[in-house]
Amino acid sequence: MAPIARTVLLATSYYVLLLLLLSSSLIRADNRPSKITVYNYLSIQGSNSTSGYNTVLCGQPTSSQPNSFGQTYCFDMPRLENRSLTSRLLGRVQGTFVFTALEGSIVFVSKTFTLNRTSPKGTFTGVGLEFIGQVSSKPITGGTDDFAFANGVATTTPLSNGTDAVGNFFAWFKYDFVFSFRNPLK
Ligand SMILES: *[C@@H]1O[C@H](CO)[C@@H](O)[C@H](O)[C@H]1NC(C)=O
Ligand SMILES: *[C@@H]1O[C@H](CO)[C@@H](O)[C@H](O)[C@H]1NC(C)=O
Ligand SMILES: *[C@@H]1O[C@H](CO)[C@@H](O)[C@H](O)[C@H]1NC(C)=O
Ligand SMILES: CC(=O)N[C@H]1CO[C@H](CO)[C@@H](O)[C@@H]1O
Repeated sequence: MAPIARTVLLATSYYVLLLLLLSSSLIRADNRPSKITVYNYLSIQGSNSTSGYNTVLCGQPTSSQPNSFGQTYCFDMPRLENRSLTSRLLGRVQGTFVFTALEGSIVFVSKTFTLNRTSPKGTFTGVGLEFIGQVSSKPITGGTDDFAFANGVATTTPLSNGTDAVGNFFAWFKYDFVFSFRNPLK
């Protein structure tokens, strides 16, 4: 092979190698998930409790209403890998829910999920109605970091509930998130 042909061949193969490396690093840089399942532990402060809760009554109407209408709760719950307080902590979910139905047990929930791990990492927000004691879905309205430009659906499944040793009401929930991303380049 002529020296010039060899040089051109070498340069071309370097170029191809560079392109391959670049495209594979681009693929690896994309940590956007399509589905995630987590478990949440809700614990509402009991009337005499001073510990063990993550949710408090933080607003209510001046006079009591049917169906708790108008009561507002603020929460800061752990997101766990499994349905156990000793399972791996993946992040938090923080927000409020308001009893918002004149008839029935419906709450309007606005909350932001933080995924505090190396990958995927970031926050996303879900807003919508939850029907107490029933499987409920709400839209995912956006996110940050690996969840930037996220849309999707968050489905909440109530698993169990009860009263703990110090009088807090507790409930376990499973959350299934399905994501789609509007910006293909991120
Ligand atoms: C809270 O304490 C008060 C006073 O000791 C008691 O009357 C009430 O029953 C307690 N409430 C609960 C839910 O344990
Ligand atoms: C995320 O993890 C860091 C380091 O462990 C911690 O300081 C921070 O409070 C955590 N944030 C949330 C929202 O869990
Ligand atoms: C607690 O569990 C019962 C029985 O499954 C269910 O009917 C009720 O709606 C649950 N309460 C809450 C607040 O999730
Ligand atoms: C004990 C237990 O249920 N472990 C599960 C926790 O969640 C991971 C991921 O979903 C499962 O692989 C484990 O089996």
